[in-house]
Amino acid sequence: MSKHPLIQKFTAAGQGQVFAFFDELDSAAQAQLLAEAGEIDLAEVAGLTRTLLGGAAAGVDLTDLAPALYERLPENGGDAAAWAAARAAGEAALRAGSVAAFTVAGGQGTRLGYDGPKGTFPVTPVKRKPLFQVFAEKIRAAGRRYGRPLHWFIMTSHANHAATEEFFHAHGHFGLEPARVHFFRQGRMPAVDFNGRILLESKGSIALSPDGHGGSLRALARSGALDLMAREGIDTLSYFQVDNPLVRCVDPAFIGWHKLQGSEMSSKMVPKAHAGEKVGHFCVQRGKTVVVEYSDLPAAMQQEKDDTGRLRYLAGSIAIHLLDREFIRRMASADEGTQRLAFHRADKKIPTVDAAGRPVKPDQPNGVKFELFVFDALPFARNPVVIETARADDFSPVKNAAGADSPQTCRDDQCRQFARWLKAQGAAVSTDASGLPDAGLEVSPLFGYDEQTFAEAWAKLPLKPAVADGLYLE
Ligand code: UD2
Repeated sequence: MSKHPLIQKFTAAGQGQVFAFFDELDSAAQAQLLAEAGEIDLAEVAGLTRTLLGGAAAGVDLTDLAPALYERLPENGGDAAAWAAARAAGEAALRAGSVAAFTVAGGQGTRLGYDGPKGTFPVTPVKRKPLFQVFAEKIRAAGRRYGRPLHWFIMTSHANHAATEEFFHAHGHFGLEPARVHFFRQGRMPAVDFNGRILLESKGSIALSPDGHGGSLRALARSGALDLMAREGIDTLSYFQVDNPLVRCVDPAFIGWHKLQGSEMSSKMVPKAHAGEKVGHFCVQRGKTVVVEYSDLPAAMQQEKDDTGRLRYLAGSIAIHLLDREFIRRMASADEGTQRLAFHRADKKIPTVDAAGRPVKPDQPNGVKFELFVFDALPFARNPVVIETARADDFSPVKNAAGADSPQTCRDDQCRQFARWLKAQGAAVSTDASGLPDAGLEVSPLFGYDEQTFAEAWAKLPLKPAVADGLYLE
């Protein structure tokens, strides 16, 4: 048996099973396994085994929980003057070049059943543009509008990093300057069995998986992205998920609320569509803003109504945030103690090997993955602001192959948005009662990426195109 120091360390920590087949591997495979093992923080795994797997493992703390307050949209009773001031402040920040876009794209996208990085999924209704292209064009258009091309950070995983970079190269970075598009990998965590023993995926490799979107904070620091931001005068990251083409990648009013309130982390909410919608809930707990995930808020609480008959826990988290650069640095560097994101436990069916090294595909959860959630940073942030947004303007994710949050519902929502913009300009668009146009419509973000930029571009068209048979505007 080899006496590599890493093997000794694992053995001493009770994790020697990781090297059970080491002597059967060729030298390249041995080097690979050692490299994977080198990524693992054994003390962290031991700590998680104690806190999340031990008998006394606590569930989510629901004591003293109340719904969070949020800034209402003017059309829902919010302060129109404050929104206008926020918008002006956000536009000034964009003109000053102090904001960058940030996409978390490290997820495995298993529910969609799509083979490839999710950002390469063709999502638009007419041209079938991939998600990454939609964001790229919105970012390009905003850079043009404000006279400052934006930087864009994209967090990938080990599994999709190379394919993501290749995709951007193959498509000329969708017209963005390559020097302003920054890819970095998120970290990985080992899966363990219910006794905290690290699982092998095969004889020569550890069952490692992405450490959750909350891993973005440490990955931003580790990759040098925060230093790059500092050098470029960028103090704010506009965070969004790769699965949501409707998102306003940089939203002036949101940025303005964040800046004017001196917030370190701000968030957008939508009123939940129904009690069981699978989004987190913005809450307050002992004076701190927190998000309680849909799987952690008991159904009875999700159904509670207030005096007006609306859902009491109404504020749904759609995973759109603004993050202050130095706040990220603080969260990423915090050692043991209060300033650190806590891992969540997810019980999963994890393909592994048996004692003889034969592959096992479990049909019941056989182990645990550990994930960090970015919204767990909220309670540590100064002045976290939650603002309301209209779902139709910001949120229609692609998560499932069919049914809710599927490619079809997302294409329909995009068509509805384009139909609304056209109708607002007096174009004749025939729609059903839900606002869905009869024929496919698509507006390139390079033409217009929100109602206002669309209106301005439309006004300049000398000849207005007919819409009846479908339309693509660029
Ligand atoms: C997330 C939120 C939910 C709601 C919803 C809105 C969590 C736990 N829940 O649900 O409250 O806001 O989104 O759509 O976040 N990702 C990574 N690395 C990882 C894991 C995920 O980059 O290790 C990215 C992934 O590529 C995607 C996003 O994070 O862009 C969301 O991941 P998800 O699909 O697992 O989250 P979901 O739908 O359960």
